[in-house]
Amino acid sequence: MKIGITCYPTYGGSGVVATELGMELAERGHEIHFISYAQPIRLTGPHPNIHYHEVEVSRYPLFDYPPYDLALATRMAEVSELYDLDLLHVHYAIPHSVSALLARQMLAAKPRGRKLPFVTTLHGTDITLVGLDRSYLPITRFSIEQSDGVTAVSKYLKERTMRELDVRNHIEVIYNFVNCDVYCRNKHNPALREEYAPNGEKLLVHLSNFRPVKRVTDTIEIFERIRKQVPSRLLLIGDGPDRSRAEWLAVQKGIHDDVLFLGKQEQVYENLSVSDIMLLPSELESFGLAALEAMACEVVPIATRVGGIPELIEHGQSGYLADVGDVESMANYAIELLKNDDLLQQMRKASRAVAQSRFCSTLIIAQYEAFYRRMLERSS
Ligand code: GMT
Repeated sequence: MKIGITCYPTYGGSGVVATELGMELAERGHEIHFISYAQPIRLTGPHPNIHYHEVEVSRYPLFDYPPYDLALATRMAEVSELYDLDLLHVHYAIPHSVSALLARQMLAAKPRGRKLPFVTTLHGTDITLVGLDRSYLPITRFSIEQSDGVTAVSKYLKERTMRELDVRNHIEVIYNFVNCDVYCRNKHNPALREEYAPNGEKLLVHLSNFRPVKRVTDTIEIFERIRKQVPSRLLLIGDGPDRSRAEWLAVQKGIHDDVLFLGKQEQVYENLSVSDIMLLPSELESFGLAALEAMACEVVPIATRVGGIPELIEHGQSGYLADVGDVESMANYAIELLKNDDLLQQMRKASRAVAQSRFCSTLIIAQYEAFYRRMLERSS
């Protein structure tokens, strides 16, 4: 198939999923065209089946708000025509599904008009935050209903979208995935462990875009409690608005020497694969891709019992779950685990087993392929 993929190309989870999906599909022989304002950050190396088309947004002085969505729709239509794409797959409803809808109409209106179906994948904040903002809700609902196919990354997100946006079309749950051959323990750079934990300390890790919804300062609070009882260090991967608050909190608590802010990393698996526990104390996660990537690397997740997280982590088996803000419990779970090597080993294996048996790219990419095929058959 020839597939156009659009996503936010920066560090958000939806962009990561879209990029990894494109790369996996390309490996399976599909022709992939990324259409976005910047090259997706995880798009590595040249690949004969992968093409990237940049969307230029002209900055005419009249445009206080340059209309990216219109430039995107134009580029989607152009690329689809030039490369004879079979379908567009947009990640994150706003504004991508609206642009895809316009592109579909533009192509249909041509003299020898053709059908260009599009799939919208809902990721989370496109529904839970943006979609519920009154100024975006009607157009989000409209573009979802106009999509030829809609997927959501968890049952939670599907149900919430149906309930709160009252959309009438079918939403297919296709879970996020991880490449279990790449995300695995100690494969990449085991010497990193020695670098981060020179005195045999335990390693905790957090990976996010440091937005308020991630509650990064809770990570510092949890780590402070753990560090009092177990020699340990905390790796923070990512960057964003709450980074300096977290940095200040670590300084105020006098633990900043043991909190390593690594910033944005392209190959997160290198750091994950030498860590012991992931802390994910988010206010909300529609899925929690960071936890899945950690689990594949045999890193045990301690997360909040929110959104789609319980669909991924079974409390007490493949990780631990606590209420939002309950830093005491999350710290106690980590301490219990870090003081008991047998338990840690057992839960490491359980985490990896969940990733391998339910969320490996080998399983999930086939679901996307089948979904595309069904949609193409319906719209032919
Ligand atoms: O985590 C974020 O806030 C970024 C956001 C995005 O759309 O880029 O992530 C959402 O999509 C990820 C990939 O499907 C999910 O794993 C995250 O749980 C989800 N984030 C939230 O629901 C807050």
